[in-house]
Amino acid sequence: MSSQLWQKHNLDTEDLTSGKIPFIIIPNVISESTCASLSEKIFKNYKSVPGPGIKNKLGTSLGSHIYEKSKYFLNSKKSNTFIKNIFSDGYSPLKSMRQIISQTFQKQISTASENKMSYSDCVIRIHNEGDSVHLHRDNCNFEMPDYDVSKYKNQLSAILYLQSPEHGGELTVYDKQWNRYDERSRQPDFGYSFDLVNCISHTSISPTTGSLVILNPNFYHKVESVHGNRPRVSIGFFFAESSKYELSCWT
Ligand SMILES: O=C(O)CCC(=O)C(=O)O
Repeated sequence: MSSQLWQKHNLDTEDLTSGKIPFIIIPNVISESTCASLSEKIFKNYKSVPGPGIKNKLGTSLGSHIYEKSKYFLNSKKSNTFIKNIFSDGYSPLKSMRQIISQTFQKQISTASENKMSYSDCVIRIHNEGDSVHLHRDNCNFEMPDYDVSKYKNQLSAILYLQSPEHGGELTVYDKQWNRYDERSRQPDFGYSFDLVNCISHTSISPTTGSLVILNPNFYHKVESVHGNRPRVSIGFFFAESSKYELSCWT
C-alpha cells in the first residue's frame, strides 16, 4: 500500500482525498514532554461513558447522535467548553493540529457550524488495557444526511497521539475502500465483518507519541487491542472541504 511520511514539499493533498494515498504520518508535531503534561491534564478530567465502544473519552460525536440533532449541538457546546477549559492554562493540541493541517492543505480550517451552532471540536480517547476498535470506516456523506457536514467533500480524519501504550494499540489500515455493497456485511453493534478484508493487504501504524496521522477514513481501519498498564491517548476530529478555500472540522 502506498502511504507517506510527511515531507513539506512533496505531498499532493489530492492523493489523499482521492485515495491514491490512504494516510500520511506527520511526526513530532508536539514534543514528548508537552504530550506528557497534556495527558496528565486529560487523566484528571475524563469520564467513563456507558454503552458500546470506547468507554473513556472526552467530547461528543455525531455517531452517538445520528437522529438527535438538538441533543448533539447541546452536548457539543458543553464538551467544547469542557475541553477548552482543560487546556486553557497552557498549550492547545487542537491549535497545533489545525495549524499543520492548514499549512499542509493551504486552506483555512475552523469548526463546522450549522444555524450558528458549533459542531463538536474533537474527541479525546483513552484506550486502556484490552480496549480496541472494531473494523469500520467513516463517511458522513452516507451516514449523517441530516447534518450539513454530510454535504462537504473529501472527508479526512486527523488523529494525534498524546501517549503510546506499552504494547499494541496500532491503527491498522486496509487497502480497501468502502462501497455501498459492503453494507451487507455491516454488523449490528458497530462496524463490519472481517470477511470484507480477508486477504486484503494492510499497514500497521504505531501510535507514536507526538505523531499526527491524517487518514482517508473511507479505507477500512481498526485499532488493535492495547496491552500493558499505560493507556493509549489520542485526540481526533474529521475535516472536509466546506468551500474552495476552507476546511471545516467536527466529530
Ligand atoms: O485512534 C486511532 O488511531 C484511530 C481512531 C479511529 O478509528 C477513527 O478515527 O475512526
